[in-house]
Amino acid sequence: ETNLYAPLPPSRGSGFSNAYPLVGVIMGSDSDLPVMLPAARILDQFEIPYELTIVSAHRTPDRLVEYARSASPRGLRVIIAGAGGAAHLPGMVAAITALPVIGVPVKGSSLDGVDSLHSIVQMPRGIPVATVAINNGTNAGLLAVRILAAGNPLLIEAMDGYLKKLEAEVLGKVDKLVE
Ligand code: RP5
Repeated sequence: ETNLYAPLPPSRGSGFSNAYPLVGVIMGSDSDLPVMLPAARILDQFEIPYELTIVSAHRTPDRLVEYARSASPRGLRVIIAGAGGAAHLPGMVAAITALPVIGVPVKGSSLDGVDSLHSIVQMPRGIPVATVAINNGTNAGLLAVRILAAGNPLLIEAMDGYLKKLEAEVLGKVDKLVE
């Protein structure tokens, strides 16, 4: 039997799939991968197990339903879904699973990603998708960490450390400017 959730591409040591993933990182096409990889890298950084694969709302609708239905029973806690164009993927996943869904609008070639942004952010009443900025896989990863951190003091500490690092980076630049 083929494993629908086989990682893509194969593991390079630190990432792409773990035995017990907490976060599902999915995208409509392999062309979305460059935008979604930063989300995976954030999860690597916080040592959060995740899986990464392609689920297309339009081209693989049955796979979408099966993925979303099985997500919670399989132990996922958060889903990050990226898509471009008429980006139904995050909204459809959120319609099927009760897990929190983070949508990443992917910038396509014609409308600069505004089409994806509107498709994802303008979810009708009842089915929320937490939408990050266009092409901002990093923020999707960070939001997933924050959702998991709500019940995990160690992750809160790790996120505080991340914020302190950002602050130090900016303050370092301020010091350089006034030197
Ligand atoms: C969407 O269509 C995908 O999420 C992707 O952003 C876009 C283009 O897909 P490809 O034609 O590159 O496969 O479904």
